[in-house]
Amino acid sequence: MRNPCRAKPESLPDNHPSNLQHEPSVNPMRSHTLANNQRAGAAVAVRLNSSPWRPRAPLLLALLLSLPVLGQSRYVIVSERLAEVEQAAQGRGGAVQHRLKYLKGAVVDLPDQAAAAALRARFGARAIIEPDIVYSIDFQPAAPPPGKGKPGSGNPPPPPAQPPQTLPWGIAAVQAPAGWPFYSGAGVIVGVVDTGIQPDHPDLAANIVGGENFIVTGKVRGKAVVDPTKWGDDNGHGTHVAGTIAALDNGIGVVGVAPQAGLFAAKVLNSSGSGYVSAVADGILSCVANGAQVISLSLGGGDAEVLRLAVQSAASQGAILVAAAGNGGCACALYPSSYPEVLRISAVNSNLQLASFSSYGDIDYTAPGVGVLSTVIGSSYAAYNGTSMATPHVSGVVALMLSAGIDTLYAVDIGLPFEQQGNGLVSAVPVAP
Ligand SMILES: [Ca+2]
Repeated sequence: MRNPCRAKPESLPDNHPSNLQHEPSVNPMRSHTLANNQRAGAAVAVRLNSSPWRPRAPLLLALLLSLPVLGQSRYVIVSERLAEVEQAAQGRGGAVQHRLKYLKGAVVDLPDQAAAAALRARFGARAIIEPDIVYSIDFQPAAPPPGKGKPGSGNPPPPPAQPPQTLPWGIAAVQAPAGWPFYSGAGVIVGVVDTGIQPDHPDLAANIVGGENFIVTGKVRGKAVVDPTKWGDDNGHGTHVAGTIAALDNGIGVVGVAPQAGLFAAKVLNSSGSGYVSAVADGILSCVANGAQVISLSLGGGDAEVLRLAVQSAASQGAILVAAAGNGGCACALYPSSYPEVLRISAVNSNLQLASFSSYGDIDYTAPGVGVLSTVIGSSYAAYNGTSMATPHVSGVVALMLSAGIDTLYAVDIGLPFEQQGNGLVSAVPVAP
C-alpha cells in the first residue's frame, strides 16, 4: 500500500482506486489508507505532491533554535561504532553525558565546533555527529496555566471537585460520538511524546499503561542521570494532549476522541516545555518498544538527522506518527511534522476557519485547535490553543480506526484552501455531518 501521509487530492483524486482500499469515500468526504507501506525498506517515502509551498526562514524556528541556555557544545552522536566515536570525542576533550536507550548513540559535550568537525571528518558516514538542538511545545494557553500548589507549602493541594462531564467542541467536530457505538480505541496504545502525563488524573488514570522519562533528573560525579520512572507531567501540556486523545467516558470532566485507548507517556520535554532532540528521538522509539501503534507529537524544532532516523524507524515498524504543523502562522517547515513519514496537522477554530496562529503548507489534515478543553495537571481542566491541541484529535481518530481494523482515515472537506486543510477536517465516521 502507498504511504498514507502524502496522498494529495491534486495527485490522487478522491475516486482514485488507491483511495478505495476499505470503503468508498463519500463526497465531500476524503479518506486515505492507514495500513501502510512503512515497513522495512520503505522508510524513505516519496512526496507525491508538488505543493507551491516553500519553506521560509520562520521566526518561530529561529527562536527555537536560538535557545543557548541548554548548551551550545552539546552534541548527539549515533553510530554502530559508538564506543570508538566516544573514545575519539574524549580524546578531543569531550565528555560523554549519557547514552541513548533506543538508538545506538550518546549525548556528548564537546569543547568547540572544531572538535565536532574533526570527528565528522574522521568517521564520515559511519556516524551522525550533530548539535543536540532544542525542541519545544507548540501551544498558546487560552487560560492561565494551572497552579502547581503553593510554593513551599510542602503539601500538594487536594484534588479539586470533579465537574460533571462535558463534551468538548472539538470531540464533537471530529464526529467521535458517532463512531463510539462501533469503536472506542480499545486495544490501541497511543504514545504521547511530550512533557509527561499526570499518572493519577481521575479522567485519565485508567487508560494510562505506563511511561518513560528522558529528561535529566540529576548528576552524579558530573555525569547526567536520567531516572526513567519520572514521567509524570510537571508542565501540563502533555496531560492536556493526553485528555484530547483518551480522557475517560466516566461522567466527570471531559471525554477524549478515543475514550478506551491506552496512553503511554514518553517524557522528553521539561517543566518549561523544552527538550533536546536526542530525547525526542529516543522517546519516539520508546513508544514503539512499549507497543504504541500511534505516536502523537505536539512539539517541533529544526531538522535533525537523529530525529529523522527515529521517525523512519518508527514508521518502518508500522507506527502512525502525527505531529503539529506549528504556531508560527506561516508557510514554514517544522520538524518532525515536515518529514514525509509524519501526518502534519493544522488547527481550525469552532467556525472551522484556520486558526490565526496555525502554520500551513504541506498539511495532511486539520483538526480543532482553538479553545480546546481538556485535562491538566492538578486533576483539573483548562482550555488551550495550538496546533499542539489539534494534533491529538487526529491521533485519537487514528486510534479509533485501528481499534476497528479500519485502514482508512476519513476527513471532511470544510472548504479551506488545500494548503490549510490538506485532506480536510479529520473525522471518525465516513459521512459528513
Ligand atoms: Ca470524563
